[in-house]
Amino acid sequence: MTQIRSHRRRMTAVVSTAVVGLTLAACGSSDDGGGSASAGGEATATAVEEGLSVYFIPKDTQNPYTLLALDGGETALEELGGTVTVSSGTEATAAAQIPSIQAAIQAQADAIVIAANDPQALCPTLQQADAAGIAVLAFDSDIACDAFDHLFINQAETTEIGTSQVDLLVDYMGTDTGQIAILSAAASATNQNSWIAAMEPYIAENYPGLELVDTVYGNDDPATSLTVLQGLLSAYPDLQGIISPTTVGISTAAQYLSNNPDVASRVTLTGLGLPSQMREYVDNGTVQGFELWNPNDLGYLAGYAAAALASGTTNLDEGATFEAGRLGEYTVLAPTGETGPSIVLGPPTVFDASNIADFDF
Ligand code: RAM
Repeated sequence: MTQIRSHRRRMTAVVSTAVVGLTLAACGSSDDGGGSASAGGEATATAVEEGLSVYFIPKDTQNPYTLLALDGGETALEELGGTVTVSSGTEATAAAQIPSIQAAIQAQADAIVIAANDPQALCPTLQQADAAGIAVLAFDSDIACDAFDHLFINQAETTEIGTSQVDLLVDYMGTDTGQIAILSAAASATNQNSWIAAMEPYIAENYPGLELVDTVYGNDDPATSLTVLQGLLSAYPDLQGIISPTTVGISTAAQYLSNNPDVASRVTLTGLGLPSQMREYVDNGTVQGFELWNPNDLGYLAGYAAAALASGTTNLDEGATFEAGRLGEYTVLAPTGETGPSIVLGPPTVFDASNIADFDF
């Protein structure tokens, strides 16, 4: 099911029918500023327009990580005098995101900021949005659409996110030999797969004694994550380590290990987690550490980038810049083998017993 809601700051209630987005500050009506800037043309405007309508389409509407990112996006548009409308499915599937893109086109939104559950499945509908003059951006999980250009708001450098989790696991295991596995999110999620793709050659080259025996997919759903985790543990009784590059997967696995100390005594867990969800498992010794970026900052940065592109104050050219409020100035990076034009929030933070009390997200 696809859900659309207006999203006031700190309001998390979800309604099942379409609701007009909330204009967060008194402002004039907006011109359609989305099209030319999103295609990478000259950035000629000098000021971000007020009254912009930005659709945030996260992977799903249930994930606590998503709610933090959306809150950041809303703060950004609030500061800029614009509107955020949040729309996505209750489950993390591309099919549930397509009606949300169509709703944004119908509403003549100025920008769409999407976290893709699949790199290609959304492209035909997003192409319609691009053709309608809507600035299309991806954040958290990229799209790979040949027919039009877009900006990807990357949380951190893709390869580093993958390889650093392997280094953490080896560090926490205290050995670089043994069987390890990955507990991922959706099998088609671009971000998960790009991180895993970075881990595999890194393991082979740097830790030849590690055997990556399996990757299982919990779809960013706690119940599914628990089921595939239990299947993994029974299929591989000698498993020594698990990397879960998803906040849903790692928190589910940490809870399971915390309740099953016999398993926790032989299986080391790390990955990408929210400090707020993981603190109790660090405090009780189940997990030594893990890493993440600030999801609120990621959504905030995406909101500022969307407004700048929709207003024509920046473009997709390498070296183009824009101001992102409290985060300062950001610069558009050249396309790489992995992504088109992108900006990077910054390096991830490692959380462990020494610092986890300092973070509240
Ligand atoms: C989950 C989602 C999200 C990912 C984080 C780390 O919440 O899969 O896309 O970036 O984990």
